[in-house]
Parts: sequence; structure tokens; C-alpha cells
Amino acid sequence: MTNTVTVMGLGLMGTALAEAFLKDGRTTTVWNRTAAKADHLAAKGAARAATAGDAITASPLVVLCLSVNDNVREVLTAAGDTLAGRTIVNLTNGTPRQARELAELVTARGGEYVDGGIMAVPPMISQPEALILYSGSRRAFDAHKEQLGSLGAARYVGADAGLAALYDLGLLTAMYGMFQGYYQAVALLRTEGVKAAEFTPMMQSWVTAMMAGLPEQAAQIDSGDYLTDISSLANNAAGYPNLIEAAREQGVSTELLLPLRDLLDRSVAEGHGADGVARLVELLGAPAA
Ligand code: FVH
Repeated sequence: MTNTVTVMGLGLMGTALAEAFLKDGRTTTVWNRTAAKADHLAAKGAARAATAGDAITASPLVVLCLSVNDNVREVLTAAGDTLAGRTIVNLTNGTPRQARELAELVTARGGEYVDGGIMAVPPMISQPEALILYSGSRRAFDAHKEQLGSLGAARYVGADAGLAALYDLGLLTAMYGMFQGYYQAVALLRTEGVKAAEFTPMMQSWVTAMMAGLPEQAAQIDSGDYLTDISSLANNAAGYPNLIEAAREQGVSTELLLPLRDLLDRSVAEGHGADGVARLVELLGAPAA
């Protein structure tokens, strides 16, 4: 087992990744398009690679964290034959399709590919709270699991390279939904002078209580049995317009609220008013056959 790693891309996240490897005493080579961003890592003991090809050649394990996957494709394509025998771990945010295409590119050149999704912000890196999802070559993941453990809690989600991105985007979708509701709520409360700091603990308790019901909703979704004695779609469809009316009355934008009203109305119009709200997932798309 080698203790040598390369980090390519030294933005906010890539720098945190390289620092985590250095902190654990790993021999770390770094490369960035704008070379000056490697200065302080070099001062901490990282070796600088002059070119992307040199960076890939320097270590069996190469971790990339660039802005978008088009950048990764560009860098890996230019790296040519240096990919042979290397494990490429791509922690750049992207889609399942992009991850699968990059896996093809790397394996066609004799390398192994692992895609990753970082569920953390840079200050969390190297802490156990930093969840990092991986998918792709199981052999390559197992071979480098110990080194990847420097970055946070490593969780392998499957051999299909696209799976880490799928889970990552799912978790981000849930996060943005929560932020969206929070910003809408604060905008409403502020119209009457309520401070965000006063309202926020109340919202945290409420959302935590609601989240406790998600496993029950998951059971309904997986079984397809949405009958409820708690809260029906008809009931929610009847009450939801109050959110829109109040926003209008208070001079708050309704643009974040309207799509859910349409979905609730459609669920009732299609005859599902007696079912629980978890049935909305059926209106959004079908599961794999
Ligand atoms: N920062 C965060 O909180 C999130 C947490 C979750 C995961 N994301 C994803 O991580 C990727 C990198 O994010 P970042 O925060 O490090 O981003 P920047 O600080 O903007 O650094 C971007 C790096 O990408 C390099 N780069 C951009 N274009 C190219 C290119 N065409 N060729 C080579 N490298 C390129 C850029 O280089 P330079 O501008 O310094 O020369 C930076 O190294 C991202 O997918 C997040 O979604 C972070």
C-alpha cells in the first residue's frame, strides 16, 4: 500500500483535500491550472507538479476537484497515456451521465475510475461529519480506502460510476428544498418585524419533528400504499392556498410557492385526495421498472 497521493484542482475544496492528506503525513503532489494557488501547500510540504501529466504520473491515486466535469474531461483528455495504471477519484460535482462518461474515458486509457460526491463544506474536510460518497471500481476504492479516509467518512454506494452523483444530487435537492422553505418563511415573518434569529430555533424544532415522519413516508412510497389517517392530500390542497394568499397580502413573492400548489391540485384532480402527501412523489416520476 502506497502512501502517495496527487490532488488536482486547488480551489477552496481541493485545497482542503490536499491539507487533509498532508495532515495525515501522506506524500502529496499538487497541481492547479493557476500555479500560484499551490504556494501555501508547497510551504506545508506538498510537491508541486509542473503539468497535469506530471501530477498524474506522480501517484497511483489521483484526486480531482475542479469546478465542473467539462474541466475534468479537458484535463484528463490532455493527460493522454499517463492515466494507465492510475486510479482517478473525481470529486467534482456532476451528473450520473457525466460520471459514467468519465469512467469510460479513464478505463479506455488503462486507468481505474471512482466518482465521488462530497457532502461537506471545506472546513468539515477530515472530520467524521464530512460524508464522502463513492461509486465506480470497487477494487480501486478498496485499494485506496484508507487514504481516502483522510478526507472524511468514506461511503461506497455501488459499482455504477454514476451512483455517487445520483445520491449527491438527491441530497442537494433535499437541502435546497429546505433552504427554499426557510427563506420563504423568513421573508414572510420579516414583514411583521420578526427577526430571523428569533424565528429560526422554532423552525429547527418544527422541521426536526416533521423529519421524524420521513421513514413512514418512505414505507408508503416503497409499498405504493398511500392511505393515511394523518394528513390527506385533499386537506393539504385546501390549506396550501393560504400560504400564497398570505404572501401576497404581506407583499412577499409567491414564485417559490406556486409549483407545489399546482402539484397538490393535480393530485386531487387525478383522484388521490384521500391519500397521504407522500403520493406526490408518484406525480414527479416513475421508478425503474
Ligand atoms: N466549496 C464547497 O463548499 C463545495 C462543497 C461540495 C463540493 N463542491 C464541489 O467541489 C468542486 C470544487 O469546488 P471549489 O469550492 O473548490 O471551487 P473553486 O474554489 O471555484 O475552485 C475551482 C477549481 O477548478 C479549477 N478549474 C476551473 N476550470 C478549470 C479548467 N478549465 N481547467 C483546469 N482547472 C480548472 C480552478 O482552477 P483555477 O481557476 O484556480 O486555475 C480551481 O482549482 C465543485 O465541483 C463544487 O461543486 C464544493
